[in-house]
Amino acid sequence: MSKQFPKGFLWGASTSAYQVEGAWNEDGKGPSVQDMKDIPVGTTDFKTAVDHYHRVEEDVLLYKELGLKAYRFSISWSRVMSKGEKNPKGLEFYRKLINLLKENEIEPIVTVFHFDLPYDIHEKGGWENRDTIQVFADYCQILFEEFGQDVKYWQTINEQNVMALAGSAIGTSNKSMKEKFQENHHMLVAQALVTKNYHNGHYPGKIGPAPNIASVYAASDKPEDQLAALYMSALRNWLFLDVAVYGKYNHNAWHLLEKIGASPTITVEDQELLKEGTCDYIAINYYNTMTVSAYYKKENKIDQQSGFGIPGFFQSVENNNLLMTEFDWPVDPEGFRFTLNEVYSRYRLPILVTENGIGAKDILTAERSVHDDYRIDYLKQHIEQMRSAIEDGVEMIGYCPWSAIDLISTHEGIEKRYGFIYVNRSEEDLKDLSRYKKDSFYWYQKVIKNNQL
Ligand code: BGP
Repeated sequence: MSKQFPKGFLWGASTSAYQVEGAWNEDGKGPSVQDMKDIPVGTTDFKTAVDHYHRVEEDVLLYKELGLKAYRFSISWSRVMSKGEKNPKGLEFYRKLINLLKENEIEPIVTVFHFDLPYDIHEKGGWENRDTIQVFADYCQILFEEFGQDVKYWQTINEQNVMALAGSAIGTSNKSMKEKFQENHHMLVAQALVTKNYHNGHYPGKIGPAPNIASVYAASDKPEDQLAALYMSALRNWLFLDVAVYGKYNHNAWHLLEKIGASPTITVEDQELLKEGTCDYIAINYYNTMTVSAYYKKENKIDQQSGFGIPGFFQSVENNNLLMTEFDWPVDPEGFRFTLNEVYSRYRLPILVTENGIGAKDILTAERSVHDDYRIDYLKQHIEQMRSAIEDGVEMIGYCPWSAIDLISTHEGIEKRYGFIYVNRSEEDLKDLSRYKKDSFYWYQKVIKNNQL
C-alpha cells in the first residue's frame, strides 16, 4: 500500500488570534479576557505576541514557501465587534488575511472563537449569561456575511471541553463544576444556533466543532479501571461530540453530571435547537491520550492535557509506557491512531485535525538555524499513525499541526515554542521579532510536496 495521502489532503498549520496577532488594542480592537487575565509569573503577556497583525504579508509568504494547502486561524471576536458594534478596521484585517491566503492558494480555515471572549461580554456574565448565545450568533452572522463565500471550513468553538474542564489553566473560567457546565450548556446551544444559521444561509462550506479529543485508557485490566475510562471519556470527549453531531447529551456524561450536582438547566427550546444545529464534519485537536484508574484521592495538575479525579468515577494517573515532553505532556503517536478511529467509529463524519504538535524550548543558533529534530520526530510519528488510521478506514480532510509560527502558549509563554517558523523574541525582550525557518520547516515542506512522509 503506497504511503501516499489521499489526493487533495489538506496539509495545513494552525494558530489562534490572541496567541499570534498582538495589536491588542489597535484599530478599534477591544480587550478580551486574555488581555485582562493575570499572566503567569515569568511568562509574557499577549499585547505584542509575535506581531502577526503588522507582519501578515510576510507571514503568509512564508506559509506559501512552506507549501501549505490550508491555514487554520481564529478571528478575534473583540477585534471584529466592539461594544456590540461592527469594527470595520477589524473586519478589514481579516479580509486582507483571507485575500492573501487565497491569492497564495492556501485554503483559509476559520475558528470563530478561540479562548478570547470579549471582556465587555465577560463583564456581563459571559457564557453564564444566556444573552451571550444571541450575541455570539450576531457576531458569527457578520462573519458569514463578510467571508461566507471565501471560507469553506468553519469551526465554532475551539476546545470548549478544555474551557469547561481546565478553564483555570487557560484563563477562561474559574468556577464550580455546576457553574461551568451551565455556561458550557449555553455554549453548546450557541454552537447549535450558529450552525443552524450557517446552514440556513446556504453558504458553500462546512461547519463543525473543534474540541481537544484524547482517547482514555484504563490504567489496568481491572474492570473498575475500564469503567473509569468509560466515564472520563464520556465527560471529556463524548459530551461535546454527541451534542455537536447528534444534538443530545451523552447518557454517561449526563449521569456523571447529575451525580456530582452539575447537570445544567435545559429548556425545551434548547433541546430543539441542539437537534437542528448539528455539524458537517469534526475538527479535533490531539496532543495525547489520557489514562485513568478508579477514583482515589490524588493531587491534580490541571491543564488541557493532564487530568483530574472525580470521586466515584475516575482518577487520572501517569502512563509509564509513554515518554513525556519537557513540559510534562505525554507523547502517544499510536494513541493518535486510536483516537482517530474512536471518533470516526462513533460519528462517521470526516475528520480535520486542527492541532497536534510539541512545545519545546527551541534554540536559535548563531547561524540563525533551529535544529528541532525532536519536532520532526514527533510530527513524523504522528503522521505515520494518521496514515495508518486512513488505512484503517478513517475518512480524513487534513492535518494542521500546532503551530504554523511560534506564538504565545496559553499559560507557558513564548519559550514553549511550537512553530515551523522561529520568532526572535524572549519572554521579556521583544528583540526584532524576525522570522527564521526551523529544520522542521524544510522537512514539512517536503512532506507536503510529496504528499507523504
Ligand atoms: C490547545 C489550544 C491552543 C494551544 C495548544 C498548546 O489547548 O487550543 O490554543 O495553546 O493547546 O497548548 P499550550 O499553549 O498550553 O502549550
